[in-house]
Amino acid sequence: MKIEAITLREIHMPLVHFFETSFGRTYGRRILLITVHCEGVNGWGECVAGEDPFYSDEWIETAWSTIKQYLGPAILRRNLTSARDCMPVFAPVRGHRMAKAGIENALWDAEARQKNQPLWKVLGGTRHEIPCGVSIGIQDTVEQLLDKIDTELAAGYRRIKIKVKPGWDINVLERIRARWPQILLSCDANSAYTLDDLDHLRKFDQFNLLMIEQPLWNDDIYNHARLQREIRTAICLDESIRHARDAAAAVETGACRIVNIKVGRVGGFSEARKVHDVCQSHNVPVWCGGMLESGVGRTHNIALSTLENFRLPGDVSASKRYWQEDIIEPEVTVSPQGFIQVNDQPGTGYRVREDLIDRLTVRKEMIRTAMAQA
Ligand code: OSB
Ligand code: MG
Repeated sequence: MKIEAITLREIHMPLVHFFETSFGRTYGRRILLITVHCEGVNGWGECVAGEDPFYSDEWIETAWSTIKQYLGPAILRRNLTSARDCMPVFAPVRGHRMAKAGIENALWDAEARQKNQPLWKVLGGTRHEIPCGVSIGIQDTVEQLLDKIDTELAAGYRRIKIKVKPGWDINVLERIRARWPQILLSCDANSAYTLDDLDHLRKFDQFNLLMIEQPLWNDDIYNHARLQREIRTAICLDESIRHARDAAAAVETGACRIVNIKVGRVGGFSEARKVHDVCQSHNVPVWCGGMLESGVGRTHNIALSTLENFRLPGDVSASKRYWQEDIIEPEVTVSPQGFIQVNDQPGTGYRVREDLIDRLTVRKEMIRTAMAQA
């Protein structure tokens, strides 16, 4: 796989509805798209770093400059045989996993297209349909949240996850359970609590939740293990799991019983597969998290979700929940039963709409080898 050049683009996409977590509200996304140009084939990747360093320490500006100054030049100097060879090339750069994943995933995309095989098969997936859940942000009122849940259940989604924080948790869960005693329900705190809140966190046990996601510090495993011993509700870790070693530490210490895998958070498909395998070997189910992705990242999440141990509905849902118009064709759709059908076409099975991307682009830069420029 000779990589001749890499194109970076920043596109702006307003969200159909704002998305609020315990760390803030987002009205629109600044998305970094990466195109790798390999011997006549283009591979696309999406860097899921946010507009701000709030979910993680990475954000779009660190990702852009890390790719431009370090990761891009490092990969352009090599002739890789496979996207799998990316990780060792990137290893001298510490952290910056979302930036790394943006390139690595673009290379997997290119590799699948070169081989004329579906990306999901190249990754080792086995599932032909993906069970879908939704992540619903904090709303202005509980009534608005109940309306949204009503809409998503009617659309067929198989699991509802709500965002919680102090002041928007027990009171809200009570209202949801009063109306829907049986639905598969979970919540995500994005680190809104500490161990001082133990008595409060015990109250979550009454709601028969599938899980509580990332209740404590974003970089913590040890205190989650202490908390898991005190509550019945299964803890799921998101932010704390940066790689397969974290996953092993978390499941072996009992810090969680479920793991959320985000391919960007762990640094790309190679590491995501390792996290998957570690969890599978400990009989810990995983599901695919979301980062308000455009179609490019969304279709990569679909491919990843076909791996065997993705046993729970993920946060991968229909394009129209986020975007007036998505940058892929067709858009991602979800069946009335709450599944995404996986297709057998080469690559992601979706076409990237370059014309629309051009219109949404606010910044564009091409990186080539130093030799080619000389
Ligand atoms: O914690 O899962 C999270 C979005 C941005 C940052 C963090 C998270 C989320 C979501 C959204 O929950 C999931 C989605 O893409 O719908
Ligand atoms: Mg989360």
